[in-house]
Formats: sequence, structure tokens, C-alpha cells
Amino acid sequence: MEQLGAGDALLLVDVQHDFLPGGALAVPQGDRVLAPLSRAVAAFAGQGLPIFASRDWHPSNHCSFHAQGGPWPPHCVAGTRGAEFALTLPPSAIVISKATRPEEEAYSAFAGTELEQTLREAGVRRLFVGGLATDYCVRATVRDALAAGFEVVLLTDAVAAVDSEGGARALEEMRRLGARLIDAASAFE
Ligand code: VGL
Ligand code: ZN
Repeated sequence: MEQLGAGDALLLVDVQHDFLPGGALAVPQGDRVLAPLSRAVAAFAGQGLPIFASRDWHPSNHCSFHAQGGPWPPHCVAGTRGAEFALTLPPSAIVISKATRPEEEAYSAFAGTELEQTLREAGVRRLFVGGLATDYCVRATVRDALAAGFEVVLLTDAVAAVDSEGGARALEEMRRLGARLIDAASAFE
């Protein structure tokens, strides 16, 4: 069981229907994150610790979509069912919307958002991170978190990758940059 305390926060990265099986940009085994992250949410909420949830929140003409020459099918269009969170969050959860401008891609939850400032105001020093996808938004978010001086604990059973080799590389990179990799199922049982 992981000891949690003041200064700890949970950050769920893009746990949205469009990234789960059946969604518009389904991440293979994306649904594996739901059970461990639900436990993590219960653990953090139960101790009154802050929970942050980022969401991909694109305009329908976003530059990352094929129609605009981008690499992805349309996904997580703001206000659609596919953009909704795929797990229940407590009312106190702080939602961070990203990649909201047509001309800007933002994989990281820190990119163009108030996440860093909000974390600092909340006295957060250590971030427990899980979500989708390991090789894109989780990777970019963890890199920025470490660069900003936060400790990062990456929940390895609570992430899934678009590409399995890319996912493995991303995990190794996050570890090399200073993230601690642990299993959420055992940490928050
Ligand atoms: C993501 C591809 C496109 C992600 C978002 O959340 O990892 N991947 N947009
Ligand atoms: Zn996106």
C-alpha cells in the first residue's frame, strides 16, 4: 500500500470514451486503465487529496484531424459523447481541457493550460499519473511534469499505448527522466 499525504495528487490523462475500445481513436486495451484508476480515485478522494483530470477537447476542425492534414481521425470533439470521461470523477476533481484551439496540437496536459499554476497553488509536489495514451499524452505530460520539478509516479497498469513498441519506449524514457514506475493495483488495493 502506497503511503499518501499532503503534497500528493492524482492526474488522470485523457480517460475519454474515444480512446477506449469502440471509440473514434481506440487505444488497444485502453479499457485496462479503468479499474486501477477507479481505485486510485477512491484512494485519493478518501484522503481528501486533489484529483486532476485532463481531457482532449478539440474543435471539430482541429489541425490533428485527417481533414486538416493531421495524423488522427476526428476524436474528442468538445461536447460530444466521445469526449466525455469514461470513469466517474468526484465533484471535487479539477478538469483540465487541452488542445482546444484549431491550429494547435497539445499532447501534454501542461501545454497551454493552467495545470502547473493550479498544482502549485494546491501545494502539489508529487503527481501520480495514469491514463491514455502512454506514447502520446501520458508521455508528454510526464515529461513536462518532471521538467517543472514535480515528482512523478507513473501507474504502469493504468496506462495503455497506441503502439506497443512506442509504449515500451515511452515507459523507459519516463523512467530515465526520473519517474518512478509502480503498479496501481498493488499500490491502492
Ligand atoms: C492523444 C492522440 C491524439 C492522447 C490525443 O490522449 O494520447 N493521442 N490526441
Ligand atoms: Zn487529440
